[in-house]
Amino acid sequence: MKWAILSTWKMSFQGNLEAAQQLANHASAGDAAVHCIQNVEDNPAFQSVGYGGLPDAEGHTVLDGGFMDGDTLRFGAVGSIEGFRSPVAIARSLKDTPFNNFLVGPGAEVYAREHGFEERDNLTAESLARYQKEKNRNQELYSYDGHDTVCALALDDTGSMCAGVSTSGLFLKKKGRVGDSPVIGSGYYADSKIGAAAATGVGEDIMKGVLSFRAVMYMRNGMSPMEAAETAVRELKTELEHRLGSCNSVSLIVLRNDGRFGIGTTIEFPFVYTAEGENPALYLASPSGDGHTTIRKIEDHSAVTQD
Ligand code: SD4
Repeated sequence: MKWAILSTWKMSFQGNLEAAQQLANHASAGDAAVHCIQNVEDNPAFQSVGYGGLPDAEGHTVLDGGFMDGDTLRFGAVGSIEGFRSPVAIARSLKDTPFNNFLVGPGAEVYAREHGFEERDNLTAESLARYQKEKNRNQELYSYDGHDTVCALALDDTGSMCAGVSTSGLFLKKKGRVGDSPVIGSGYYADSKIGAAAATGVGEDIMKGVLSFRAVMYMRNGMSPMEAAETAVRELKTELEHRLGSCNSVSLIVLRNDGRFGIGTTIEFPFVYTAEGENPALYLASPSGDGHTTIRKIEDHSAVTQD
């Protein structure tokens, strides 16, 4: 079976590369996806995930994460969790019980502490300085460049698939606000019999379209990964423009269970893809205007300004 790993944003390049080496050495899809995501969670240079993530309106760095196992359809998720290193690892462990799979706030923190997950204050001097500079601006949610979720979809050489996500959500979000990322079906979905999908962008709009589940179902019904990703995003954009006048930034990654990928996006969107027999590569996806996506490989990474 051919293995593959697909992840969001340029910031996932190093994690994707390392996860691909693991997959080449027969790691499981779950271990590889979590490794890819943790590389981003641990890097304070990326202000949208984990350590160094931008705070909420009250100055707290509060994180969301989700994980789904495509073999069993088991999932786990945490929302509004503060003080831990890796929301995706906590989410992954929550999938293993029949109930209580999605925990939020203090309940998620108690679970993580009791299960020995590493604690960490994720507010850095840089993220605090940015908060203090911008905290009094209009806090209406808005489409915000550079504040993004790391999502990883992995297929291992046994044919198992998974989806994992981690984010600090929107900068200056209200206390208790949870976006699409930990919400199964919206932020992520995986079914090893079909494929997997995950989203980044403004969660309030992603949830209106239940985008990840929608794309996986489109593949089940025969669409290619590219058609599924493009159609899911195009339909959401068209509906929201029609009903509400606009659609915020939304990007969707899709990986089929044969390792082929697809992208749907309303904005320029960098992503990373590696598959057996191919080198890790950074790509830039752009909406072509007719509801399709144009994809080009980026050799010179400094040419992509978004993280
Ligand atoms: C959220 N979808 O919390 C996340 C944030 C994100 O690009 O991905 N922004 O709504």
